[in-house]
Amino acid sequence: MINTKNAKLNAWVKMWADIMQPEKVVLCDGSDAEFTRLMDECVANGLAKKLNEKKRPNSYYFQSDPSDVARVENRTFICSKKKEDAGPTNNWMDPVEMKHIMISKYNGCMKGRTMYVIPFSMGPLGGAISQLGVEITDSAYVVGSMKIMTRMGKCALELIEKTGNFIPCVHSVGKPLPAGLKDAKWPCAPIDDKYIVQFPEEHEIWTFGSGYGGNALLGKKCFALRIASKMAQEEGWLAEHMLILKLTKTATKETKYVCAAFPSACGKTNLAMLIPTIPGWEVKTVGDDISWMKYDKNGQLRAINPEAGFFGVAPYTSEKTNKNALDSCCANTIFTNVGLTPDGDVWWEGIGYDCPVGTIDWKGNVVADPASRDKDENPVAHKNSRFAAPAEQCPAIDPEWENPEGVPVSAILFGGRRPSTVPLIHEADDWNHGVFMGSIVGSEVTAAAIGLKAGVRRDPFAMLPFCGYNMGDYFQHWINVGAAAKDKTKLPKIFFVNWFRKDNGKFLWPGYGDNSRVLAYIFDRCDGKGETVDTVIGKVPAAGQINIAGLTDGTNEESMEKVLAVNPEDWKAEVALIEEHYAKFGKHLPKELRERLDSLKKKLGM
Ligand code: OXD
Ligand code: MN
Repeated sequence: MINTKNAKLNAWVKMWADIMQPEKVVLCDGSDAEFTRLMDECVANGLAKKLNEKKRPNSYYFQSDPSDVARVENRTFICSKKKEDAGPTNNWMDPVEMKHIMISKYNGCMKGRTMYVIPFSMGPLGGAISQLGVEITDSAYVVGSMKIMTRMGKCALELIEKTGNFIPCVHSVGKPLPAGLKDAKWPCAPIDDKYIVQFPEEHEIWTFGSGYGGNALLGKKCFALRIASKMAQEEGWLAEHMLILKLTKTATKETKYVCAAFPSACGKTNLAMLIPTIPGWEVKTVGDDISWMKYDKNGQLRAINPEAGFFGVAPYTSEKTNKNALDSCCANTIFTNVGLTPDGDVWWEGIGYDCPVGTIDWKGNVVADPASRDKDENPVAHKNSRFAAPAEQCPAIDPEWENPEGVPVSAILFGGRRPSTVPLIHEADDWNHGVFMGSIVGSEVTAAAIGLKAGVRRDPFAMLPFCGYNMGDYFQHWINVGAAAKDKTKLPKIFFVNWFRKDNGKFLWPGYGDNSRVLAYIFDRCDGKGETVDTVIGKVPAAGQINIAGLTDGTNEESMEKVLAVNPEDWKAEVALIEEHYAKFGKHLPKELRERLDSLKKKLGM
């Protein structure tokens, strides 16, 4: 057992060890030596490969079980006492019933395995906005990944011993290892036996059966979003699925911090690490996935990135699309489900050069003829293959990224993939209008992609899979946070962006580094500068306000007019979809949002 100075922690670990019956219990110290030792053990046991030390020092390669490649939304549960408190967008089960099921799963689930105890901090150690947790797990892959993604080990334990506080996070891959048997390459439970369970009222997380990052690195989606969103509701702060970046006007050295929420796989990591294409601007990264925001004593909303690493999608990360992400993975990185080249390095579709002959694909097959591979049907790297890389290795990391007080937020952006209707950028009139914008975020899905109905999948605030309570109450919380501002002039300005608008099937905006042109406009708007035009949905930039000088992809005044257009007929159709979306929330829909929708309808003559 473990013997820390915190009796509650010792007793909690003992209770779980008695249920799970591991061969031994190890308290993780979070050292570099521990990381390398555990990863090398994975290599020795056939669970991982060490990458070429000269090309990618101290980095490791894992292939998951084909059933365990992504988050499992249909196996994710919010177990509040009342179903209504989980709301219409979450799977719910009664907490007592769920605990009953899970205890029977957990019974003896770590036989033949080691139970690792991982004390961790989400956010800078001891920071004003940070929180502490302890994860128990039987996966060395999880320990290694938590070392990259959080501040973990001794440093966090000392704080837990001092404060006595931690969020309990329970994980098992759900596959005991019988004596004398060789371990599976990626132990996990079958798909219907995976459980990702949050108890929001108890601030507890229990998961079983999956080793995949979003399901097993419990500091990330389970704690920093689902549980933290509930804590934030109780305590008056915000836990959001947002990147954080710093924008600097180099001539004057003025800076502004921007948070941005986009649904998964809409380019958050790329925007967070963007290299501007217009002179005079610099972007630095604070975080690429999660932002926790609280008012400071002067009424300024400040944000931290609770994570310490990037758990990024590998495919289509290249020198061209995101050099900073690629450079972040230069060493000390764990790769999962990418290709493994014959010289012991990694490869994925869209990395920017051809796949070497003899590369091993994510399923373990040798790629004898790379040219014959269909990159969509049979990719070498799984489409959700990942890198877990330390944030401090990012060349664009902001020196303030570990400021324990957080960074002051000037603007909040919402966005999604919308081939039609939504302009490149529009600006909210005030905070509640911004909340309305967040509440209607959505992305286009194609029917084939994920087995959903084609059309717009609403993903309010990009929090659909991550809100730990009733989404209608979450909208109300956002309204309340705005109302609680001591000084409304200090509230961040809110914008809606859409990099993905198309005309005749062709993107109207180049995206990537050229998004700096839109960020420059946002920067000026935060200072009350720049000319705007009022439309039914908010303010759009007047002609010529977005700098398109030097663009050679066909962007011109005419295409800018198209990408910024607000077409009333499109918005009448959109309103019908918003009505459908809002209907789900019943009496939990805040009246302020209903009024916004009614006012939009009136402006459209509906
Ligand atoms: C992620 C996600 O992995 O949003 O960040 O799915
Ligand atoms: Mn995410």
